[in-house]
Amino acid sequence: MRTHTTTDALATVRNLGILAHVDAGKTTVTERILYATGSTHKRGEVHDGTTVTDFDTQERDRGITIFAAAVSCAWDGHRVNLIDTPGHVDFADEVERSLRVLDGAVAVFDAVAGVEPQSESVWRQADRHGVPRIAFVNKMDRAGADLDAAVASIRERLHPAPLPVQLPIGAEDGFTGVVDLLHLRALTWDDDGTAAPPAPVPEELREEAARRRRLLEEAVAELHPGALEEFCDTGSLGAATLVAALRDLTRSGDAVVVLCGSAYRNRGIEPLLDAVLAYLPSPLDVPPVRGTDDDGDEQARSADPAAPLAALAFKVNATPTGRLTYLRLYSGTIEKGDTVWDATARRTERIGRVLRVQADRHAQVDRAVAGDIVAVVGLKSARAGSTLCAPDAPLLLEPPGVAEPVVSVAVEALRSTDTGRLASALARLAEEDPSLVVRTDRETGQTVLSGMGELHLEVAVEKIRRDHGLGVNVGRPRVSYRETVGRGVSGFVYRHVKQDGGAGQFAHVVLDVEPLDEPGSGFAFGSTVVGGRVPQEYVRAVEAGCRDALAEGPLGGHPVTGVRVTLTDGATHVKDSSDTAFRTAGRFGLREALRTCAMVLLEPVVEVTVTVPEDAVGGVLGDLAARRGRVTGSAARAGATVVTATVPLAELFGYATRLRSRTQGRGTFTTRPTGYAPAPAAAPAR
Ligand SMILES: Nc1nc2c(ncn2[C@@H]2O[C@H](COP(=O)(O)OP(=O)(O)OP(=O)(O)O)[C@@H](O)[C@H]2O)c(=O)[nH]1
Ligand SMILES: [Mg+2]
Repeated sequence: MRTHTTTDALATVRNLGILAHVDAGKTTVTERILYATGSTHKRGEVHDGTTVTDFDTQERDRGITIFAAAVSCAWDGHRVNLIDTPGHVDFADEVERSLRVLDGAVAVFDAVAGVEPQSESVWRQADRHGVPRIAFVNKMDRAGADLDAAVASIRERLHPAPLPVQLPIGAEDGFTGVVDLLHLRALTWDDDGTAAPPAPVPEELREEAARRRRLLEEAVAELHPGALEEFCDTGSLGAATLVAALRDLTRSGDAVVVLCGSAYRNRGIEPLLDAVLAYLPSPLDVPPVRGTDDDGDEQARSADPAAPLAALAFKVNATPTGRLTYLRLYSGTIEKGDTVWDATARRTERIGRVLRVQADRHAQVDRAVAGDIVAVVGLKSARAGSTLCAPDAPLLLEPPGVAEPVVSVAVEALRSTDTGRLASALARLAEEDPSLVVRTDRETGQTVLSGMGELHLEVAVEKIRRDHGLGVNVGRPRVSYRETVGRGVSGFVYRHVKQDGGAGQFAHVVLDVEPLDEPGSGFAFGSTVVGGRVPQEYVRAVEAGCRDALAEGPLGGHPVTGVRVTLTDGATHVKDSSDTAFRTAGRFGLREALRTCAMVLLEPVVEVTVTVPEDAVGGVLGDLAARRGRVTGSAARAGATVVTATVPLAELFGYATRLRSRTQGRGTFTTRPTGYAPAPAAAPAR
């Protein structure tokens, strides 16, 4: 007989992500959390390559996070499952998959830079997933650190109601701790980062602390009806009311609690953990997950260990101990040896071992329950995005979205005898990272690897070289073009008729094709057929056929996007019409129709933010112009100039090296994809 954990236990679980711009300090924050919770006894450093979560050799060599890492730790009677995510934009898909399984997040900001472009992208990503957040303004020890300025930039660019609950004690190098505005006490850390016992607020900060506490009370009263009542009755708000109201406001997304500290100096981590427990939701506090059963009906499953199993695989990792599949359990329980149904691959799987991934070791556990994040050994078919469920209660959860790759390189084995090994290494890589796509170019026969950016592909190829000891030749990176409709066509008639004895095929469609407002904004399909001249099931088949046709446009075989197709009329034949006939008519009909449209070639465009010392701005602007860049803004910030520009991605290859040499290594830049724009006529067709 199976014992089930009570749901009370779930209230003490937090599934937490650490999100931010590249280099804000996510991995260092994670490292200090593991240290503060006693999960590790040494404090690893990113620059020494000794952190727990940046364990991949390339992460250690490059000093950046590439793969999201999940670790568990315990704090104040709670279990915190923590996912450290990469900040570099090329790995945004890794963040997307993590967000899908998180209940809450800590957004980390650099106290000098405030909100940076990539912080904005991940913030919007988290908005889309409805993940409640608290903010941690890190690097308070740096010269130029300014909590108020960081809060102002959050207000300006991310959220109208950031609510600081701390006041820093000391500044920059002299930052020693914070005043906790809720309990009006001083929390300080000594030079090696050990917490001193809470103490009264230092005399010189009392007035400022009281003023800020008042501001916090007023802001909370304004946003929270329950708090407002108490505020009106008593003229103030007590700590307990503030905590409860801030919890509500965090979960509803109406406010963002802001804390600060210095992860590097190990200051401010314990209050951050307390805030995670106090404000961010447990698996019981988030809405039930939704999926579709075998009949296509929608079903909701709540975080109940006794309900049938529903779990999402969000990460697959080949390790020396075997293939680890990371699962988020939404409902039900898994135990070692269980048989489960992979609703995505449609086959049964057996759960080998169930592991809780801790800092430097994997602890085997007997079972995992709804709300938990664990790794499982023994699954063969599951990929990132697969649903695992109870065999007698099938349910398919919506997989995380996968972004379309924008950059490709041709790869070949140095020795032709290694071609087979390279193919299987590439296949394994694509299995672990769904945003990598491997295909064979039809014209050249080359193996082409596509991904999210130059760095993404560079890391992938390097992984093959290192993990498989393979010599690999890599071609020049190329961007992925798209095609869109410049001028549409209406009333395009296509007849698909085959009636030469035997089973015939008959489908007759009339299509209107027009551009969607936004280039690169996908595909819309509609039908205005009246009087049942084309039955509904055939309309769906036409739509499917149109989608087939969009895979290759008439200009250069690039995917077609930004198009609306309307089926306006058609005809059927009593005997010879079928789904297949209409799908074929949709496919060939749209293909022919597109040939008569004025098609436009599109190229991926990114927003580049370059930070350079003032004396190098001229050279940087000239260089951006030569790269077909359009400068959209420029601002002075902390002794440097920040230039933003939109630049075609194709022009940015090698930019990192160029910028470094132009600015003697003092310039940095980040990019953010902004979609597609028409390419100049001279752009290569493929
Ligand atoms: N001065 C100072 N430096 C810090 C602090 N926290 C992190 N750093 C440094 O900032 C750099 C980046 O830190 P990481 O923890 O790797 O940042 P990250 O956000 O994980 O970076 P990616 O994963 O590459 O996006 C490292 O050199 C850290 O040592 C801090 O509180 N103060
Ligand atoms: Mg990191």
